[in-house]
Amino acid sequence: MKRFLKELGIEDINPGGSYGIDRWVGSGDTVTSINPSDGEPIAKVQLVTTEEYEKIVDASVRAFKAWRLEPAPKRGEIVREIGLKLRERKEGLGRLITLEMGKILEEGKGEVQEAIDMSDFACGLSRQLYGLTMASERPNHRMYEQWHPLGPIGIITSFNFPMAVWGWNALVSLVCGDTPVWKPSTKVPLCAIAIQKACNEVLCEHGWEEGVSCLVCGTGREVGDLMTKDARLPLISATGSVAMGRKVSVSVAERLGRSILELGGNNALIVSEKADLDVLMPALVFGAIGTAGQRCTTIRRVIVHEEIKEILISRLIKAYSSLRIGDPMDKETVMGPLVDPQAVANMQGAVQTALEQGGTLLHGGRRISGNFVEPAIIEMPGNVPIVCTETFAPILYVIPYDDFDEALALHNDVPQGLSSGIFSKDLEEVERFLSVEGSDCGIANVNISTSGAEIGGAFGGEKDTGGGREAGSDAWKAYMRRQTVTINWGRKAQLSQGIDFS
Ligand code: UN1
Repeated sequence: MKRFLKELGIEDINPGGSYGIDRWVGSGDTVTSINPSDGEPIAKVQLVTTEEYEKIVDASVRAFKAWRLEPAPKRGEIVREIGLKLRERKEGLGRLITLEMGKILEEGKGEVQEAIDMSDFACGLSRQLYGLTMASERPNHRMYEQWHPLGPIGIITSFNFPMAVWGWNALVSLVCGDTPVWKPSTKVPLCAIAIQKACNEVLCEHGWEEGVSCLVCGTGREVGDLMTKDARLPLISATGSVAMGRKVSVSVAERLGRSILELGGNNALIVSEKADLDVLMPALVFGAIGTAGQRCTTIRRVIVHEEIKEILISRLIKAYSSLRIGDPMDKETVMGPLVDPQAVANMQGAVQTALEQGGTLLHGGRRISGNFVEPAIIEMPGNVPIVCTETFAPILYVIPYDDFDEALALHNDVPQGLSSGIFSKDLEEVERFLSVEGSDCGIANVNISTSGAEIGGAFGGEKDTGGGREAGSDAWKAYMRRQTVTINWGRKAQLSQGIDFS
């Protein structure tokens, strides 16, 4: 066992459920966490059983009753301290992400930073959580709205951002007065255990020994299913595939629960003939091959003006040819492995399908060895079915266009609507892209990549992406219940809408 893992509290065999510092459980199936770079086991995790799940959610329900009474700025202080703990452990946590998920160390540390940024943001938020005051139509009446904690909430996260997406949801929900119950992906349970340990320590130092922040490692079919049907969890925030989101959405809706869905993307960049290619290239390459194409914000399509198509392709091939692919712990590496053999098979299948559907392979697309692949560039005639599908791998489809209307149509004519971007120095093109008839996505960027969103904005997208918003701006509102209050402080009973009932 590597030393940095020990320092993060990872053992050879780890229980996968926790509802406090000395409250760890896990006597269900054992999963082995595998290093995607060499296929070697890192450590084992014992998933929670149904009984253990029940016990943990019971603890969360009990803790909520007390946690919601703690003033929000006090909750914010605890979240601030969780952020300090993550700062202290940033190097180790970043390495753990790289070890377990395979993204390069620079990105692993960047992801821990994203969680740290969320703790700062959530701490500030804890002194806000504002409601509005409205003008009442009745004399001597006051009307306003206030925001109350919602309850224990379920958070389901995917393998590709094993800490940041927890941060978006859990840290905001904690300041909102909720008690999060987190089900991480079973591909990256160790990342979740290390985070849970940090939270347990801070909460315990403040006398919160049980249930405020809970972990339930388990499969989607078992624990995920229990969560979506569990009426004690009024909100389920889920990140993952569109197929997963459809199931979660139906199951939560059936019990009239609330869900925040952050599902697949199919993000495109429109590259106009008026783009600055020197600004474009680093953004495009990072956006397409960063995290080995396994971000929901990855650039999957580049819709390029015919006039500059050849020059763009030649610059892309040149850049792709010099990429260092290999050990993600190595400083020189820019792209690590895909997460597992299934991801490699999915990529190979998609490349094959793309060629059958009219694509021309311009670069890469082969498996190198193990889970390592060459990123692919494929020219496509338009939005054929494979282009409309999110393949979680570094495949970049290049689609040419002649006029801007066509570019916008190609851009929006896919089922997903997460992130988008335009590279152009033409004000009219840029403004059209941002106008009502422009990008239909939740995120629209100008002269930057579709990936790498800052936490200050609300993150999420439309259509098959699920419509949820997390992280910054006023995304916190989904984690609270809004109450509209009207107070009659006068001496007369008065009805609204002018109704006379005397
Ligand atoms: C994801 O892939 O689920 O915008 C999240 C980005 C990151 C988050 C991606 N800040 O690329």
